[in-house]
Amino acid sequence: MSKPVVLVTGANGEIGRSLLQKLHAEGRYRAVTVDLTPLPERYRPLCLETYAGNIMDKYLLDQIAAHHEIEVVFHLAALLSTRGERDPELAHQVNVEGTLHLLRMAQNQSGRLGRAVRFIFPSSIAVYGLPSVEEKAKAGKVVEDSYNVPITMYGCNKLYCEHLGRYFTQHFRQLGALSSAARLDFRSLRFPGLISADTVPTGGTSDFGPEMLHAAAKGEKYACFVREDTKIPFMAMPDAVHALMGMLEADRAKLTDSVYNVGAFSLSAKDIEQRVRKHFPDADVTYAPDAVRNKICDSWPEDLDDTRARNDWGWKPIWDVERAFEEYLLPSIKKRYAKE
Ligand code: AKB
Repeated sequence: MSKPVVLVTGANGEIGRSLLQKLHAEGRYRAVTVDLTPLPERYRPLCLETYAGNIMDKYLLDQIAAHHEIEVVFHLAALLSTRGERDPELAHQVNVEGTLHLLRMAQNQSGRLGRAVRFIFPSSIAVYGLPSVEEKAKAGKVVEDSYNVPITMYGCNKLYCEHLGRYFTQHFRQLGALSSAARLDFRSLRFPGLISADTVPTGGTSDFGPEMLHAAAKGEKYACFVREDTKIPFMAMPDAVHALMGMLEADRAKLTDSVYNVGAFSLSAKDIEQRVRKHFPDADVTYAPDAVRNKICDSWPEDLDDTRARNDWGWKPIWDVERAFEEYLLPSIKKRYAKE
């Protein structure tokens, strides 16, 4: 039997590139990708087929579905929180309408295959909206059902799409009595800010972490856009991919919900600076907080309670803060910029 096909949207982004490497290394799936920009040459051999195009293009999605029996969708394409505030309408189009197109495609595919296509959706800490820094400090680790009042377009989009996915899984075409066997199987992870040794993110608000680290490794000045006490949860990229794969493989019968927090560690901007300074003592880091971007980070929780994920499908991060910095981020980043 041939290996199942997974469709990865936003494959050329930070998570996408790491996920493609993992899927290829594991060898159990064949990846078909779609991204606005063509995948770089070195990633193409990892894929069965790559498409350069827009997820807003329903015709393209139909074509992809017609050519491949897609069993899994990793829908990673999105406009992140800062970019979304610069163009909220575009963010809504890409993040909500784009997701709806993918859900519709996966739903049709489930009907065609006669089994539920698994739809893995990265959500975010941006779905939370803590009302003040005092409340944030008091709240500590937040559970999934608390503070669901996001203050960004991106956060609103992610929260709504979580509902949309749950709706497609449980209630789609309920008047037409669509059998539950023919509905898709939506699973969502609420990610913290992600830090990769290979890429620097663009358009996010948790970007101050990875930006500071990469700037120090390159010997560049960095003016941090949040206060030094601004604290949010982070995760090393390999753990994000580990979580996506764990969510994909989880036994549906054991899932009590379709939305899961996944946590790893929590750091303030100052904590990151100190970790960076251990390796780059001359790092030129200053603080020039941007009021709006800081407000966005202040509205995100300090930490995530991921008990539900741990209990339902055995989530456990591999990279704690010490290992993430000392064994993954710093050695890989040093090697990377030494080559350039
Ligand atoms: C962002 O900063 O917008 C993202 C996120 C936290 O989801 N990295």
